[in-house]
Amino acid sequence: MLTHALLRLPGANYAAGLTQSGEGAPDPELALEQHQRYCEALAECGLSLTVLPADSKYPDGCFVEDPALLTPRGAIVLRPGAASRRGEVDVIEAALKGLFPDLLRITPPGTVDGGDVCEADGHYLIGLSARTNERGAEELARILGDLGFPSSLIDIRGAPALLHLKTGLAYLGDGRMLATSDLPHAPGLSSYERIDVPDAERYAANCLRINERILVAGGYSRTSAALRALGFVLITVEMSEFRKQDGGLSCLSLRW
Ligand code: CIR
Repeated sequence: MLTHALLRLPGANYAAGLTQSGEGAPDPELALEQHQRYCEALAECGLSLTVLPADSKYPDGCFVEDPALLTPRGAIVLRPGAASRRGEVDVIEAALKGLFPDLLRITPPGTVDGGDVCEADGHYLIGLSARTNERGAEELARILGDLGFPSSLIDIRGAPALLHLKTGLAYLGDGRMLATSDLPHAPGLSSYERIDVPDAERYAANCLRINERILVAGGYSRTSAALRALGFVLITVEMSEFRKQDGGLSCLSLRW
């Protein structure tokens, strides 16, 4: 049962962050409103929230999933693959320090973005991507192994539309995952039932199960219908301004 989440507000210069979406500049004020609704959705799922202020040095700082990985047996401070995002770890580390003793770390030259890590009932899927390199992925697998968690590497470097593993994948529980058509059929994924997201709705693959609910992005009716047909109760959150910056629902919080 998840009980807490850590978040960081999008700042006034949110539009200066990294993006490949080609969808135009986001509106920072609308991003802030959407972030507020996202916070309410997490609270509806029963989570207590810690919301950190924005820092103008890090326009991508609201995507707090990337600088850290929280497991039930310890927290790992990651090393984001984009140089402009590396300093984001400092404030996240300071916030986690009191909550998770003995923080572990990914060390140079390894890089890992949290968006490349998907936990599935205690098994960790680690994406090798343009952001997460082999050294980082191997170091993370070793750290997770020491904590008693098995993991599998999934190479998504041949699927350039996937910024991160979780751009194209969400674990729903009970052995089922939502996946985009370009997510590779890697051996590490073969034991899961794969529920395909229609190509026209690929952004909806990054949904977020929190306790008994699923947060879904607004505007993806076929994916929402498929999830409802599986018996899930959905909470819909408008994500247009985060989509423009290549961010999804999972990226905006760290949950434990
Ligand atoms: C970036 O390119 O790093 C940000 N604009 C978006 C990060 C999204 N994070 C995620 O999917 N975990």
